[in-house]
Amino acid sequence: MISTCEATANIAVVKYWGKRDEKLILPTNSSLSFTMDDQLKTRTTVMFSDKFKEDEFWLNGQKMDLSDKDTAERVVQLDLVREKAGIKEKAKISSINCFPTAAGMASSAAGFAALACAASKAAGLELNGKELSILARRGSGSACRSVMGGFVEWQAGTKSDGSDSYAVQHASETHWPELRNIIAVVDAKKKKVSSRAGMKQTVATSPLYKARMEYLPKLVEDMKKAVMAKDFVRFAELTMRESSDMHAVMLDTWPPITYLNDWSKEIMHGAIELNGATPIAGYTFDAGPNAHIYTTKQNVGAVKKMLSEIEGVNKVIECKVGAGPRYVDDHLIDEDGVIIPHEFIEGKGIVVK
Ligand code: 2P0
Repeated sequence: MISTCEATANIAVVKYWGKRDEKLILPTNSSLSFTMDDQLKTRTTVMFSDKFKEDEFWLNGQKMDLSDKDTAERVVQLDLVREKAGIKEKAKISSINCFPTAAGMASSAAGFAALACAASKAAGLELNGKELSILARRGSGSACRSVMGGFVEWQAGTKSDGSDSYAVQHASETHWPELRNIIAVVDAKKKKVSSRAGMKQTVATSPLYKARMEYLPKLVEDMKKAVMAKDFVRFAELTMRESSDMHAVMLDTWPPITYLNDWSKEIMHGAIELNGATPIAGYTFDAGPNAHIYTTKQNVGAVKKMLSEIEGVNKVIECKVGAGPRYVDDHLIDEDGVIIPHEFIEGKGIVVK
């Protein structure tokens, strides 16, 4: 009863920032993202065994405290899997983020997508994409988009039980092979306000958020059309404007939430200048100051040059669109249920100690 899955992060172009149900993690709007390639992957092994006395969760080689409410809420996935599979065994989870920790990338999407896939398979379940997405959503909202590759929509749904709130794939990773995401790391520190707390505060206090909710359904449709037509100019403009809209409602929150720093703003202006009248670079920022610049293969050099002139850019990662989760045999737990000591080393990958 063991399974290991590798899943990757996704970067949204229409963002999720607000819940209609905190417990079931149901969003107030549909969102759209591209799943990234292996450079932003998490590997997770799950093992169920009657030898285990309690659930254990090891992340990057450290044992997590499951009496911590936030962590415990997220591993509710284990209970959901046990219930579905009709098993009672406790589980061990060992998970490692296989990208530079200094990159400060949001890892919860990759992590909880990998957990949903590995836990369900280890329990003997054969879940389809919809069921995996619903399961991943309970760990972290954005994780429901990472159970699929390519261009993905998390359909918000309207039902109170969340049964219609899951991700669907609109195009695979081969649809737009020239598309790139250039990640510019300007700060790798842990953010002061978590996404979970921040979005709750926005829904409760921001008057601008109501206007955002009215305009997003049309944006979702416009963005889908632009991506399906591979209309980069339209896609880039919509992406940049949507990023600003989300950061505007963050600032409109009380007390205000700011994730962008001066370097983020320099990158925005650098891209606008580079673009002129015909965009070749479409930036988007998540709940942090690091830039994700969508561009196409032929313009990667120009985007990197622009970034090289900005002093605060510490690291640049060039990602392609990824194919989604895959199961591997390189488990992080041995047959006896012992965590195999391991670490991620840049340039080498996962190294067993
Ligand atoms: C997104 N973000 O759509 C947006 C853009 C951050 C900014 O999804 O509370 O970690 O676990 O559901 O998924 C980050 O929020 O929050 C996020 P929870 P999550 O990618």
